[in-house]
Amino acid sequence: MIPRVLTVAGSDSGGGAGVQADLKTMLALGVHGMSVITAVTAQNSVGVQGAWELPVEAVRAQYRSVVDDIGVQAVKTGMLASAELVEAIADLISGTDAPAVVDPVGVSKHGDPLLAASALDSVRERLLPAATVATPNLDEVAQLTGVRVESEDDLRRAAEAVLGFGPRWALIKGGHLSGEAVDLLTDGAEEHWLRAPRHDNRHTHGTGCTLASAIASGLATGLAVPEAVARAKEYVTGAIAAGFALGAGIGPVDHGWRLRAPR
Ligand code: PXL
Repeated sequence: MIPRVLTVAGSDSGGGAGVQADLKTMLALGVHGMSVITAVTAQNSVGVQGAWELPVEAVRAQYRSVVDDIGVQAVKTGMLASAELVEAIADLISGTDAPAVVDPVGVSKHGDPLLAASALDSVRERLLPAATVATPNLDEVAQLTGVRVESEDDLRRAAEAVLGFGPRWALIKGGHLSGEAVDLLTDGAEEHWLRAPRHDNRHTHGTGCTLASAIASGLATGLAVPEAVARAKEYVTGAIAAGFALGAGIGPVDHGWRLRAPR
């Protein structure tokens, strides 16, 4: 049967990030994508114009509908908006026998808040311990652990601090550093340094969502974490290289880059 992957995340009306990015990634990588929507954003290439979270009951009901009938081989979480939703999702994924990729989304590409400040403790104490892989960027590392990464040498300290909250693996995304795009994946014993050329392209909306969903897709097909992450990094690097202009601001990565001839 086709591997089934569930995203628990917010809707991006512009189609570049959030649930829309997740489902496109899953299609491109050959798995069946499903969604539990936590919040709806009114959003485009210039920013987030509004955000509305769903009631916890509506989120829990979507999750149970999918998991209890269809089943999942991996779960990915993204924008969770509030402490109440973070805690509900942490409980749900803890009770599901499938790997969980937790993207601890804090703010959008434009700096608009997608998580309440009051939810940070719940992310640290409830959500991260339930993660198979946590995928913070450097801003999220600083927000969650207080560790400020200014060079590649700081990535190891960042990973240790994130692992301190209990995920099996931490993937620290160093993409905001200058030079090569370098990420560190570690479980505290093994270290995998992932390097990719930096593409000179401002159209990078949806990068984090896409990477986390690609990892979940790999895990659902039975890949081990290091292999799933390495392949996901290749996919997102190609998607960034092919990112395109849309609207007046930052355009999306191209989820379909492998499906068409180079432009
Ligand atoms: O990339 C983080 C993210 C997650 N979820 C939603 C988003 C964004 C960024 O814009 O819009 C819904």
